[in-house]
Amino acid sequence: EGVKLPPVYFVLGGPGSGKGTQCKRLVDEFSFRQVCAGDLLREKAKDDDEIGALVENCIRNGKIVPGHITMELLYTAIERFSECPGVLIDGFPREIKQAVDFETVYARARAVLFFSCPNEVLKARLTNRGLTSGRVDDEASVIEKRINTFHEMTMPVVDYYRRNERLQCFDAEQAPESVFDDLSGFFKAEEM
Ligand code: UP5
Repeated sequence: EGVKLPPVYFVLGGPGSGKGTQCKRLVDEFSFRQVCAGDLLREKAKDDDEIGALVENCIRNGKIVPGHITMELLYTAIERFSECPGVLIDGFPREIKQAVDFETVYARARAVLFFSCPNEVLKARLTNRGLTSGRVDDEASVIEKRINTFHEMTMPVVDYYRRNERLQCFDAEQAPESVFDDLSGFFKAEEM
């Protein structure tokens, strides 16, 4: 008999919609585990080899890193936590193929949490964060590219799960507290 996998939740939303902020709180208050695809990739980008350079180049240009690279990093991270009420996958899948591949290889996502937020708000938050974050992609021209990539490549994933009836929409334009209240409401209804 195989190990029982904890339920997986994908967390999606435009760049700066608050995925990282909210996942952190969910981890603190619901004992979830979180894995941030972007963090794993930023770490990978430091490798002094071909893959490291490729990842670095994608991030710097607001493009999606080839899915097999991200997925290998995610699987390694997820395998480490078996005993938990749920795993939040922050910022993945970025495109339809990644969603299909992950669910084929690993597990069907229980639900997809989508943080909806207008472009101008995303831009303002990231520009502000860019003053101190040191992230190479928090710079005006790259912010623009990330937002475009999100609409072109990742919104189809959101629409796919909407049709699939596994999408949970959250108004991410609200203050962090209010977004968290809505998320708590959802997970309490899931009896977590
Ligand atoms: N903030 C947060 N919530 C707020 C609120 N409700 N009201 C006001 N301000 C709020 O928040 C961003 C900023 O906004 C912060 O200053 C915060 O205080 C404030 P954060 O929680 O960090 O938002 P988040 O959605 O997590 O933003 P992030 O920049 O991390 O999102 P991205 O999706 O751009 O970044 P990620 O790290 O996922 O990806 C980076 C790059 O990696 C991608 O562009 C891509 O090149 C690559 N990537 C892949 O190729 N594949 C993947 O699967 C994942 C990443």
